[in-house]
Order: sequence, then C-alpha cells, then structure tokens
Amino acid sequence: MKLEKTFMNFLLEHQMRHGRTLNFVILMESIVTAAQYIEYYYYTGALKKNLGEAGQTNIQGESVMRLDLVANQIVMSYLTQSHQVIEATSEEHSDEVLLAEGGRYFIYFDPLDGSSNIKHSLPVGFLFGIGKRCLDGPEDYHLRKGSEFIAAGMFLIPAGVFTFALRNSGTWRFIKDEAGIYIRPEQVVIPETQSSWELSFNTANLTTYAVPVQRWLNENSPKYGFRYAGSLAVDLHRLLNNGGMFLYPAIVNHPNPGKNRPSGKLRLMYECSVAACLMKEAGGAAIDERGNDILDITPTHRHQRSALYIGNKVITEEMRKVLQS
Ligand code: P6P
Repeated sequence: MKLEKTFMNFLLEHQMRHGRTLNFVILMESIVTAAQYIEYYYYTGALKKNLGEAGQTNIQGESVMRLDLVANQIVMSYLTQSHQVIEATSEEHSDEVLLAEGGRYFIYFDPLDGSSNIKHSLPVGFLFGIGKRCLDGPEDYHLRKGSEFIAAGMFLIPAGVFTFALRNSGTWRFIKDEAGIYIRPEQVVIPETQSSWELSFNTANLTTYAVPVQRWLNENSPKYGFRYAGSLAVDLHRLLNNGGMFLYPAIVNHPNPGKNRPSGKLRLMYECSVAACLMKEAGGAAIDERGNDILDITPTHRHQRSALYIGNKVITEEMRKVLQS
C-alpha cells in the first residue's frame, strides 16, 4: 500500500534539510487546520443557506456574522493555540492583534478573499504571508516587505488546493485527499510557452486605467486568451497554470473622480505580496503602478493598497517599461 507524502512530511523534510526549528511546522499545522475548517464552513455554513450576509439570522435564530468574520475567528483561534505568532495582521482587524510575546513569527492574512463569491457558490481564497522575528538584533516590529516573507500561501476554497512558497525553495501545490489531508507536493513553475498565456483584468475598468496601460491592453489583448474570476485566489491559481499576466491597475481616469483608486484596490501585505511571493518562486514577477517590484515595497500601513501587475517575467517587464515610460 503506497501512502502519499503529506504537506507536513514535506515541510518537516524541508526544515530538517535546512537545519531549521520545528516552530515553523507547528505554525503551519495551525494554518492548515484553520483552512480545513474554513473549507468545512464554506460547505456547511454558506451553501446550505443557514448563514447569510450580516444582519440576517440563521436557522437557530442566532444573529449571523459576516462570512469572513467567522473565517477570521477560525484563523485567529488556531494561530493563538500554536503560540508561535507574535502579532497577526488580518484584513478583518484595523490594528495588529497581539498573540504570543514569545512567538517567532509575524503573519499577514486575508481569511476569505473574494467572499462575495460565496453566495454564488464560487471559489474564494485564504491568503497568508509569514515574516520572522529578528533573531540577531532587537525586534523593531516593522511591517515586513514581501522579500522578507519566509513563506506565503494560498488555499483555494472549496477546491481543496493549497499553493505554498518557501523563500528560495520554490512554489509547491498540494491537493486534499478523501481524509481531508493535503498531499502530493508538486512544484509549480509558470509556463513560458505563450500559447497558453492569458490576460486577466476587470475589463469594465479598462477606460479608467492610465492611458499608456489602456494603449498596451488595446494593442496586446488580441495576442492572448482572457479569463477573469473576480477573486485573486482563483485568477492567480489559473495564472500559475497557464501563464500570462493578471493586472489590477490603478484607477485614475474614472468619469467620477471620487471613484479613482490611484493606489490601486488590492491590499499590499496580504494580497499583492503573498501573490508576488508565490509568483517569484514559480519563476514569474510582480510590479506596482510605478513599475517597482512588489516584493521590495516596505509597507507604511498594514492595510495599504497597491496596483498589481503579476505574471511571466517577459510580459511584466514589458509592462514595467510602459509604466516607467
Ligand atoms: P473587482 C476580491 O474582492 C478582490 O479583493 C480580489 O480578490 C479580486 O482580484 C478583486 O478584488 C476583484 O475586484 O473590482 O474586479 O471586483
């Protein structure tokens, strides 16, 4: 009987190969457990319609929390029990959440990215990036840039797919088996053959982008396929498989100037930097509206937003030239 390699086996081998501690394995066990419960919650909570949007009551007559608040509670609960996290940044909390003073890690996460998809039974994502305490000097609690993340990951829910990047050790994909265990590590490398490449952006926003970006899209869109799911986890998952570029540009030409988003829509720390880590370790790149590498941007605010252009190096370099022209 051939038993599959589990995510935990994979991670333990990595830690031992690099002479690392088991603290990271304990942390990752708590994150995987949270993801399993979020996925269970998706099936039992949302699809059976006994959880609605905020303000409704479920079949027990309890007041219902928003879907992502429950997912956030699940993650915070398991991170707390791991005793490994100094402080957590979550999309659901305006400030950092102090967890374990003696912890070794910082975590930045979005527990349910794209949660508006749930009521349509469409996939969502649990995204996270992990920073590490400064071990050779005083900890200054600065917000880690993506290149300082030791790992980043994305659970595609309810697909049972976990994509995980270890700094300088690649991006790996795991699938959930019948027992609910993530198994079968397969390295992810974004394909270079352009025949499968797609562009992925919200075409309804096209005329609101900077003119050079509009021009590039109008000239180049016919060369590629097109897909857009409206959930970063879904679009990133497909992008890693097919190649091309996902873009959420700054909105600077909206007919109603009050609706412009000059800093972009996506959150830098727990959307863009997580995606950039996964993409970099899969052989791609990610830049912002100024053409700067996402991984090099040190956040000034934990919920700051950024534009995102992410995908194969060739096409993101082409876009960098456009943005810096
Ligand atoms: P739009 C979901 O709300 C999200 O934060 C990302 O997951 C997704 O890529 C983006 O916003 C979709 O934005 O404006 O196209 O609906």
